[in-house]
Amino acid sequence: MGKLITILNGPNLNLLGLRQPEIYGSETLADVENNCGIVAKDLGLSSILRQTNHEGILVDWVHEARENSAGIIINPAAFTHTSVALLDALHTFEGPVLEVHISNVHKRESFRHHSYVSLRADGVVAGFGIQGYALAMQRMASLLA
Ligand code: CA2
Repeated sequence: MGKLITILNGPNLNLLGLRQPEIYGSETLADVENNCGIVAKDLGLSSILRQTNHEGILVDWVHEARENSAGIIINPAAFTHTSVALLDALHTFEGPVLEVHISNVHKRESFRHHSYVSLRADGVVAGFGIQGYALAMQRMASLLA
């Protein structure tokens, strides 16, 4: 097993593929988990994907990642635009942090144009659909090489 990459997902992403396919596509979070697992293995990494609707749980999972993960890929969903607590937690993580958005947040409402998490992220992918997670995994492998 290679270095562990934790993939964190915020609120409502459990509905991926089940609602609003015109914005978020028709693939589910289970598809994301499978794809990332395959890509990670090809790159000599391993991955775990987690999703929660609760801000404090995301913070706790960042703390857990401090103990067991070489990198974090995170789609904070709506907490992207609101959460100083999540930003503070990510500042305590020493490895690479990559931020993913399925939709192109810059083409959407102006409140989605600002990201607290981007103040910590080493890179951001937006608007590539769920392919963005795989691209982030590839970038993660480069950053950890
Ligand atoms: O584009 C993204 O990945 C977002 O992080 C998704 C968040 C949104 O608040 C961000 O501005 C951009 C929303 C996630 C909601 O996910 C759903 C998925 C399927 C159906 C309904 C919601």
